[in-house]
Amino acid sequence: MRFDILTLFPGMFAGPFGESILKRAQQAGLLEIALHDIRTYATDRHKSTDDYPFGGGAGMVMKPEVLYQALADVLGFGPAAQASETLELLPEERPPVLLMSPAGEPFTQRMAEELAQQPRIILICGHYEGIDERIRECCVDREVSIGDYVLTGGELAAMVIVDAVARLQPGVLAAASTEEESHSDYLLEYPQYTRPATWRGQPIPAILTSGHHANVARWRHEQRLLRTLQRRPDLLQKAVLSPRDREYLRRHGWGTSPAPDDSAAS
Ligand code: 6GU
Repeated sequence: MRFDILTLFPGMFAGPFGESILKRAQQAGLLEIALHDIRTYATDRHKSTDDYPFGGGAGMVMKPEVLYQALADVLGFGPAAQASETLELLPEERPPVLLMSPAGEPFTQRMAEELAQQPRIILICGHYEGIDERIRECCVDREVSIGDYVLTGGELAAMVIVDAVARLQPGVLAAASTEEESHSDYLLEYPQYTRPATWRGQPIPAILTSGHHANVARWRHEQRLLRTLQRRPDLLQKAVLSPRDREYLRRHGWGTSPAPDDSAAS
C-alpha cells in the first residue's frame, strides 16, 4: 500500500516512520510512504503557503493554489492541466484524498479497516487556521479527526492514521495478532501475563497454568467483557454478545448505573 502525505513539515515524520514495524514494512516493500513538501509548490519569491483570511479574524489560511498544485503533481496531472487557469477537477478514478482536521469525522478502527482495502491514499496535513474552503470542495473526499482535542497541525494525525492502516496490511504484523485485539470486535483486550509466574509476591491467575484450554478461553473472554463494561460500556452496544455474555454482564452490573468500578472485578 502507498501513502502520499502532503505536509509543510516532512521532517516530523522521520521518527515514527523510521523505526520498528513501519520501518521494516517499508524495507520489505509492503508499504511505501511518500512525503511531499507543500512549500515546494509555492510560487511567490517568499515561498508563502498561507495568507490572511478574507473577512478578517485571527490566524492564517492555507492558500488554495499551492495545495492544488501539490495535489495535481502527486496525482500526476499533465502540465497542461496544471498550467490551466480553470479548475481541472481531479479524475474520478483516483485514490481517496483525506484532509486531517479537528472538524472531521472521528477516525475509528472501522475506518482504518476500510482504508486498508485501498492500494493508495493521499493525506493532506492542514495547518494554521485551516485551508481555503474551495480546496475542500474540489479535492477532498473525507475530512478526518483523530479525537476531540486540538493539535497544532495535521501531521500527528496523519502519522496515527498511517500507523493504524499500515499494520492491517497483510504481512506487516504476525498473522493472528490483529484478530483478537481491542476494537476489532468492540471488546477490549484481556489481561496478559508472562514469566515469572510470581513477581514481587504477585501471582498470575491460576487458571492460566491449569492447562485447560477451554477454561482459559472462557476466562479470557469474560475478562474482555468485564473490562469493556468497566472502561467502555458504550462499546457493548455495538459488540455481538451471546445470551451467556449478556447474563455474565448483567451479573456484573450491566444495565445498572453508575457503572461498577474495577474492585468489583472477579
Ligand atoms: Cl486531524 N488536526 C488537528 N489540527 N487537530 C486535531 C486533529 C487533526 N484531530 C484531532 N485534533
